[in-house]
Amino acid sequence: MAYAAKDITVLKGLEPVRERPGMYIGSTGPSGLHHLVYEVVDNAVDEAMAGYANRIEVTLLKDGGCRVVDNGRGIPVDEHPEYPGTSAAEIVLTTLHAGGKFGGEGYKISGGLHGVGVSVVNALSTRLDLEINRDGGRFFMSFVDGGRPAGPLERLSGTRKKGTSVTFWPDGSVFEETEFRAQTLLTRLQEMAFLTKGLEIYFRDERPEEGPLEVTYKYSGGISDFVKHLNQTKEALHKRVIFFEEQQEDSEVEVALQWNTGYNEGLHSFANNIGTTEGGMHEEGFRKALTNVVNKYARDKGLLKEKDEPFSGEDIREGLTAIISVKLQNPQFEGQTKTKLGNTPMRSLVEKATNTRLRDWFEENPPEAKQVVAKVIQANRARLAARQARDLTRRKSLLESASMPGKLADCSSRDPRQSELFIVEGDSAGGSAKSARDREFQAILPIRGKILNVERARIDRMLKNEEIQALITAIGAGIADEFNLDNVRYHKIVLLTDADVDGAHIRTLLLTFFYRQMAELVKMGYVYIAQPPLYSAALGKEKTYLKDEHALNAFLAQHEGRKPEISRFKGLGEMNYDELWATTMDPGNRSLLQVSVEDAAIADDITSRLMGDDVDARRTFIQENATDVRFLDF
Ligand code: 0RA
Repeated sequence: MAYAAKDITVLKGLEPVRERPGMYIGSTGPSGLHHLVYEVVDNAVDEAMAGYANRIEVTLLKDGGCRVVDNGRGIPVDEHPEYPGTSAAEIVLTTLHAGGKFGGEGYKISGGLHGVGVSVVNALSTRLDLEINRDGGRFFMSFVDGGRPAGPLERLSGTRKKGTSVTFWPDGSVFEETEFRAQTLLTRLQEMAFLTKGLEIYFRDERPEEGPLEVTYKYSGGISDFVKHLNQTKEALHKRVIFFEEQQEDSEVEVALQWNTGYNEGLHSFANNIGTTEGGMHEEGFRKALTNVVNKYARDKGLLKEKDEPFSGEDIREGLTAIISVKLQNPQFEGQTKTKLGNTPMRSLVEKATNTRLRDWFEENPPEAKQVVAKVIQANRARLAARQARDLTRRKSLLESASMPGKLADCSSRDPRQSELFIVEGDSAGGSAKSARDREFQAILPIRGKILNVERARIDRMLKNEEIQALITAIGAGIADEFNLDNVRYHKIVLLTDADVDGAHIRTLLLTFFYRQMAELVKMGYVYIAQPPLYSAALGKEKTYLKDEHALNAFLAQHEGRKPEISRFKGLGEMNYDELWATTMDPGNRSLLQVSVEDAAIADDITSRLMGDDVDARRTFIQENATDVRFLDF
């Protein structure tokens, strides 16, 4: 029992993590659960960025565990100088903040969402197995119950291999659920592979009954391949992706961009491989230089006359897909969701690089440059037309005095913080929702049929759509560059659609509209998806509502031997208003899915796939994913 005495200190060291998991991994919901994987993968990616590893394997085991293997140097196994009798590996796994930063000169640049290290994963797991190949040996150590060593690090055999393998089983008493979602992991792993040129990431899901799912990501083109991937469903305006990089002391920037013939801006930035959804200094520098370069070029070539106003940044970024990736020593993450880069030197670094390198591209590629400018001119004209259309609707609403749309059943409260807007599919369901609601704080807006396909429509056309107008007026905060968060009339905007293909389609269209035209609304977490039950099960007088197949099966298993009467709701219209209230609208009982911008880059891609010009691809995608509402949880 040589380990008994030390157990106490180890558990004390990791105690804060178990007391406040949210502080270390953000939450104990699905996002926190997946962060465990990213934390281990980030360490492996650090090894790759430092030039010691080129392959990472992530495996989801049948028993609920997750294994991450890399071919890096391996966590050091020798005795730690400050803790006699304890291996360095044990310290790394049981001490906070001792991850990559530990040992010698450490790493030049470290990723890691919170940079907290593998010890946090250990603290939040019922078991963690560590295998290290290093110094000619294969070493093994196991931890249980949130980080307690089950025994010392042991040398099992000799080997010439190198690398680290971490297998962990998340603690069900910490997390709301412990089942990993392959798609969530794949999205992030692919992003990591794009951001780390040449790194091979192999994913394997061993859970499916029908056999394992395997995916390999490896991009020799790095973020240029990322841009190509994002533009895959679109028509590129010029053939080759523009790429440049620049270094300065301890920092570096990489930029890849390509215009397409579409109308949406797809600018995605990263700092140390972490998505900076709220932007920051690097994005500012890029936007400023981009606007500058295009305007200068257009003036020089006489494409923009002296008397003409300069193009706006928005005109220039229409149809632009761009990735900006910076690596720096001490990233400062600011903003509401800590995804805004605050380091000021990054602004001038990116601005300078973009100014010179993009100017060179324009000078060296005249035909392509002309096409880009022609596209910008078009965007500029459309925007002027849209402004006129907007002024028109504004004047109209002034004349109509009671400016809220007729279909809206508004709530009495005027406090946005407690007001909720339910956007309900179909008039009949809208009627039920109106009867069901608490009119004090719940407003209902019925939406009929399929609203306009936002991705393919131009702003000016979109604004003429009645459903869209009602939506904009009800929310009250304008759209696009004129959107003002302060004027939003409801802090919960809840999409309530049928659980079928059409419902999924309408939900997607609405989410796309919000994502494109009221991005801040999504960023702030104001947009939700309601979860009406799919089944009801009656046992005598007692009725239970079940949200999906999974819940139904659990219920049936629980009441084995009895014969409940099961009915399936085909649509919201089939539900009584009191059922709708009790299961879906009552804040005390309902469960809402908050829509997050967890990964704007990939969400953008999904949207394009759904909305792009390829009708067949769109139909298949919707059909395949209709039953899984979560495929839309960006
Ligand atoms: C501490 C020091 C060194 C490497 C690592 C930790 C390390 C950690 C992880 C986690 C997953 N894979 C990893 N690979 C390495 C530096 C070792 C040296 O200087 O040789």
